[in-house]
Amino acid sequence: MSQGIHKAHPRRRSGIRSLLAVIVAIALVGVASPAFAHDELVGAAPATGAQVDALPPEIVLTFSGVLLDEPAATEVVVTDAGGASLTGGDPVLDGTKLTQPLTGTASGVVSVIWRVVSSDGHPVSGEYSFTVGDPAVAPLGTETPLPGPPMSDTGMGAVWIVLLVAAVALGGALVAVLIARARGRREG
Ligand SMILES: [Cu+2]
Repeated sequence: MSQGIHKAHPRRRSGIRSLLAVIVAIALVGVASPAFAHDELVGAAPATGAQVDALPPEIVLTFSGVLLDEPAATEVVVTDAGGASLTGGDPVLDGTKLTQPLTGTASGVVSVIWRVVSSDGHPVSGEYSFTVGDPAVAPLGTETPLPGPPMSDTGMGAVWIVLLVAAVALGGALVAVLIARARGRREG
């Protein structure tokens, strides 16, 4: 097959083609990099493990990327120490910020479980807690990153790695063919 291409096109055109292949490979690397990381929770108010005097009227979660507005897939569950819900309506998404209105009062550990759609289309979830009132109640604040399923980074990463390897291999092969060809011409 490469013989056919060799005969059909002069060397200069093949050179341009391999240059294009290398550019495509570089472009793929650039596109792939951000896809390796899902958007993550970078801030919360009240913050993880915070101690507040009273239940605030809302919780604001800030993420590392602009979330996709998928009302059915965006959810914030806020419960008091007894498991009673403290949410007062649907969460409101604004770019990287997700605001969850609260209602009622609470004392003790308040748990926040969030689930959003990352800018790459994948669901991301996590949880944290803060404490209302009594300083004697120790907050259980631990920020869990992303529980494996339903979509893990591994699946996404593997696809990109395969694409990258293929692109780089293709570019490398073209360059190798060109060099071999140029050498052959010089010697012949
Ligand atoms: Cu993803």
